[in-house]
Amino acid sequence: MSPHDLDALFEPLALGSLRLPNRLVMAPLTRNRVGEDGVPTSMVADYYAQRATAGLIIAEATQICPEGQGYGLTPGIHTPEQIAGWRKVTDAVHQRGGRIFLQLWHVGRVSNTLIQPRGKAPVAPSAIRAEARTWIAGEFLPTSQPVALDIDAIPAIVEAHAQGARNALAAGFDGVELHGANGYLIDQFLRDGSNQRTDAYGGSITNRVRFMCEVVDAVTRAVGSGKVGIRLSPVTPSNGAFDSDPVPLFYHAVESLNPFNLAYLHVIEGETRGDRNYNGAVDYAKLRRSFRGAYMANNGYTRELAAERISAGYADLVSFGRSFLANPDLAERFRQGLDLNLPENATFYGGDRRGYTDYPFAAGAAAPA
Ligand code: 8OZ
Repeated sequence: MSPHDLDALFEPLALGSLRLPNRLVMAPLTRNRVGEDGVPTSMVADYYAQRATAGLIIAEATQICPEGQGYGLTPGIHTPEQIAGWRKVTDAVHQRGGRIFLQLWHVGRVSNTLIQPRGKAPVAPSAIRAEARTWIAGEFLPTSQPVALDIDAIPAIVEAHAQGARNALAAGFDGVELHGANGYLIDQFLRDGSNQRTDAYGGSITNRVRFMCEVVDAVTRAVGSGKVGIRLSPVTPSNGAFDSDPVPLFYHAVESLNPFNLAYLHVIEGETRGDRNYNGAVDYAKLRRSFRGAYMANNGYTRELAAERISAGYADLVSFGRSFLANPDLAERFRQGLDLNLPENATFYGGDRRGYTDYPFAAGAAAPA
């Protein structure tokens, strides 16, 4: 890395109608700190406001409907109270000069009857249980056996994504990111390990990409294509995600997004929260070239690797999860080459302000709340 590569991290970027002051994005992070009703509290607003110097914040995965929830104490964006709770968050971030998208989430089969409305089975493309555990009431429990979605039930789920996007804008978000990664519903439709349907949504790659395209179409019509991004994770094994041939699947998936003129494609390169070099069969540079919008790279990036990849034109943006979790002023620390606070695993999921809003700013400055 040459010293001036670092300048690339602080080049502004136009994203839809937004102007991002730098290329450093806060990745969506599940923290399980909202109330039972899925309503973000003022503590959540403080947490995001502390991180407003990110080029863009992508707020944590948020269920678009009750059936879309798979974990305890995650936020929703389907009730008036949830919209009002998020409004406090977006106001706090905007007051500090930041920009914030919301990640829209339907977990599909990665759920448990304990958390589903009326204790029903979670829905999925096919009745195949995910080899996964979800965090419910303080512990990780195995997922429940799902039921296959009736084809007639699919349009309502597509529409729930569009309504989630409208609600997000009503809550003051600058845009939305569709969670198409980590083995959740969109990803379940994409992959043959979870999609064994014999109708128009299963079988061929074209059919398996259909649900994602319908969601993208509905959401871009609802809020405008410049306000929509999508996150994919081509080779991750998270939540039992598996495909027998992910390379052609994901090249096709990315190409099929082009007609929608999305603001960005957010890619988890390698294994989520794990080895970023795991299974290099997917050529991310090729994916990037075949996508028309901005490319946001993610997973285990350092300041140096991000600077190198952005100056080389490999990525337009790089998102950081654990580094932003532990360093509210990550942008300033990167600018000055300061040491980083280390994230504390024990406080990732659930709990209070500890490990949430109390990570110190550099030079011992008190965290502004
Ligand atoms: C960690 C714990 C619970 C959910 C993801 C939304 O993997 C998540 C998640 C991460 O995308």
